[in-house]
Amino acid sequence: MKKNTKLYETAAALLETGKGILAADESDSTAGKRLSMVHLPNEPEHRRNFRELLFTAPDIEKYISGVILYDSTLREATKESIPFADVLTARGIVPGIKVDLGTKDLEGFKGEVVSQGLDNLAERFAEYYDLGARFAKWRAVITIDDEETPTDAAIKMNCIMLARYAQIAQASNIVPIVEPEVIHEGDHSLERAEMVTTRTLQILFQTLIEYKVDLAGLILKSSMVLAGNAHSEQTTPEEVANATLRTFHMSVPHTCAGIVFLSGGQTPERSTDNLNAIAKLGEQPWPITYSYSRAIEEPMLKAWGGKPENEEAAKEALRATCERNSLASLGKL
Ligand code: 5MM
Repeated sequence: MKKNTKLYETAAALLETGKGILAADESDSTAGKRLSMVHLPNEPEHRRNFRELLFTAPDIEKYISGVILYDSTLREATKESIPFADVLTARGIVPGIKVDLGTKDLEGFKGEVVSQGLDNLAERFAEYYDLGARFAKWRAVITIDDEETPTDAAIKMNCIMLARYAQIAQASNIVPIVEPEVIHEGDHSLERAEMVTTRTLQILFQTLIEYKVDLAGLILKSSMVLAGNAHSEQTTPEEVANATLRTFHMSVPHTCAGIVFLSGGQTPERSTDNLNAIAKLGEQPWPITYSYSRAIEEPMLKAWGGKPENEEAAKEALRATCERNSLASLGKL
């Protein structure tokens, strides 16, 4: 396999010790859910203003290595007309782009879905590269329901899509983040979550290797392993840490550039505490850090409340959340 040092440099920048990735890649409709938390209508100017607050908060470059953007956000700019990608790049933060186009039902597989977005992907990457993106993300959704769900067939279909996306990204000099999100909603046990996550990651890496994706130029974005949010016994940070690392050691090759976590609807506090417990277990074969969306944005949204007079407080809340997650990634909380 031909080595692409550009990819390794980008991956190393994204995985710098003590930093993590902000996932600000909400589609326009999901961005509307964030805005509804602060009683603002889902209009382009409010979405733009929300992102400007995120990307101009002081000192976040100390804790954030990259930001995942959505197509429309990558094309937007500050009030002074500076493109968001340029704002981030000037701060030493790598701009990234979410490229999956959401999920569709997988016919014949009740409740299971497959992510879309491979059409014209090489052309899209060429444009995104010109707009400043140097990494990308594709999310697959794996839901735990009964003993039958998820099926291997659905996992395999999603992993083939992830592998094809990763191939095209690497050929475009863009580092792929592969995100098979094992959904936290449900009443499944910790043991079941561990089994499903291990199986999913084993199939994923087998498929990536089969399709000759360069794992040294790829980042895994994973769920933490924990019981479903409706399960009677909730998982302690120590249990999450042990189960999650057991899962990774059973499934993630050591050549993978690194692993970042999604927050998956956990509270900001819980996401941070769990990350801290994982980091406390010591050095692992891969750099491990955070790539949260909701868990980073929620405290900022609460401080903002959609009011211009709270904008500085909102930026400070964001900075403080990023600092706490940075400390957690080092096991220092
Ligand atoms: C922001 O959520 C992203 C998906 O948005 P759409 O559903 O609108 O496309 C999602 O990809 C997100 O980046 C990751 O799942 C991590 O987010 P959380 O909130 O789980 O940390």
